[in-house]
Amino acid sequence: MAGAPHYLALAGGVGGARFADGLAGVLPADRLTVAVNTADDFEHLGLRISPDLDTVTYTLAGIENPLTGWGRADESWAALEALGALGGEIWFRLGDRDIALHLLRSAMARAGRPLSEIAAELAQALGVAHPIVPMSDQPVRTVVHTAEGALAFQDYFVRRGCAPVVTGFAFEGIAAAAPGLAERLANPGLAAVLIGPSNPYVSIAPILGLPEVAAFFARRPVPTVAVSPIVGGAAVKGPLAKMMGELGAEVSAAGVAAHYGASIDGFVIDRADAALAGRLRACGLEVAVADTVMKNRGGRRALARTVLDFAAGLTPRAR
Ligand code: FO1
Repeated sequence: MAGAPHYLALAGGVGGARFADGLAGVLPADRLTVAVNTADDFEHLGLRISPDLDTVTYTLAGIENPLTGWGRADESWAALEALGALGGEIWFRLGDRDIALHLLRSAMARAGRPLSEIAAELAQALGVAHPIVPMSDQPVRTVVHTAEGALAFQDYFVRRGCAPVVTGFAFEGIAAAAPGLAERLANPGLAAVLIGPSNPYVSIAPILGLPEVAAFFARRPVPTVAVSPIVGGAAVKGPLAKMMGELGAEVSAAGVAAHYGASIDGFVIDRADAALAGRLRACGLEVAVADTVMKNRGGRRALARTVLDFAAGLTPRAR
């Protein structure tokens, strides 16, 4: 019996986490699942680090660092200071409270616990009710191909500050969706898939590359809506605009829509880009114009409501 409609959000990075938080503010825990990119994950100082899982979990728990969007609020940096004094690597900034979570995840992973279980246990410990599932329980890694050679994602993103010119991406380990994600895709109560304003190349592409997700998108029984991560020709956060320029894509919401192609049925653009709506609709895309830059909790929830209302009126495009 199909109960109340369920929504699946695909998230990565800070924008995706904020959008997921808006959805969690307007949907009960049994009607929303957040599937999170794990291709940014890496091992660092012997710690298993899953940045996007942490960013989504902290944000839904309401304890994320409001300025950076990643890591925790009210953080202290004694461990990192001591690490630096000992000559350890401090380019990837780990706060004291954040380190506690990485220590626990690393211990659980070494004890053989699957990433899905670890993510659920840590989310529960932080009081998050909505299910947060990793895209996969197998390790997935983004390789960033640049003019200076291949770089691991965090090397490119943090250590090098996204400076190298990007020529392409590769994703290693994309083999199977995590059980919670596969189940959700097969669930008859699923009403829509909602893609947050995340970087389509590195935060969403790994998830769409999973066989179960690709198969779902091939038959697409329900509509998919994406929120543009580009506003007024610039990324709200992160290196997306620079990447698009380097890859020869049009650096605009239209360039993002072109990247998603027929994978999406609806596209939500910011008021700053309202002039693009006609051109996008001419390509067969349904378009909604909204305030997509989420400045606070109210903005996150308003965007979530707009996207849910928009999705309710859509039917999947013929493939
Ligand atoms: N991003 C940075 O730009 N600099 C950092 O020092 C940094 C540390 C960090 C620590 C924990 C964590 O969960 C995320 C962290 N991030 C940092 C963000 C991380 O690089 C993410 O991969 C990006 O947010 C893109 O998803």
